[in-house]
Amino acid sequence: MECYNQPIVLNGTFYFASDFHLGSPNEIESKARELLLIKWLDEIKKDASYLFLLGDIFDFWFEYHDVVPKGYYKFLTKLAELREAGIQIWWFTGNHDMWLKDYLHNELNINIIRKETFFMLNGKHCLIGHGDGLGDGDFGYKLIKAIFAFRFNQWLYGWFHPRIAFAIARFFSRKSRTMTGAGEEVYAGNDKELITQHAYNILQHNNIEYFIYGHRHLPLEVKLTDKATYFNCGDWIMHYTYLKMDINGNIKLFTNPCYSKHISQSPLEEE
Ligand SMILES: [Mn+2]
Repeated sequence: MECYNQPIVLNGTFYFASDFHLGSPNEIESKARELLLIKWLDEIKKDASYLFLLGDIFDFWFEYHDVVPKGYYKFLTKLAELREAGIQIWWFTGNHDMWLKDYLHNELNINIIRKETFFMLNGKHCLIGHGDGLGDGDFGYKLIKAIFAFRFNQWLYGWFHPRIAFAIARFFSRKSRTMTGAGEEVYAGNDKELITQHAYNILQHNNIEYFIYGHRHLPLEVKLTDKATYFNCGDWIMHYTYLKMDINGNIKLFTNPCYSKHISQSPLEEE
């Protein structure tokens, strides 16, 4: 069991969100989601000190030596605006955007984090990550993740023509969606949820107050013990949720107010 004894210490107002899956399932729906995100980023810009993006921000991303994917221009320029306003951005790679390399770090000075990490936020012990491949079991998934994370394989993939590379990625993305289903996710119970299990394992040897993840596409606030809580950001496909931690270290789950508008009317039509 790993020991988490050297936290990254940060203080201020924190926002956490994950699983935007920009690019999915098609350009029209993704663009509508992107506009909602931009409105939300404008809102949080007023008081955020830190924005934590907990993975699967892009449905697929691949950086070539000299070229990056088309799209997401408005989203990325909004992130640039937040950076210029002095807001720090920490981006945890998810299983869909694990091939993010140094582009966003070089362009926008965004911190790219590839594994769950121990933080002290406003005096609270927090373990933060995307949340994929945690807990016992799920060996098939862990094997695929290991293959994709292997640098040589990334290098090989980079030699495919982008039309082929992105077609393969879209194929697998669709497959993973039909496997997980496009319907509402349901919490399977403390004994079955991999992240919850993982959190309980960590708690045996470590004092963590907040476990903060994405990946599950289900907004959650699960009380683990008297002192420890597991929060999940949810997603921006079904739930449009995010977490906010105030300067006293209190975390709350919010639903974006655009949500109800979004389901009755596409923001694209509104423009
Ligand atoms: Mn996801």
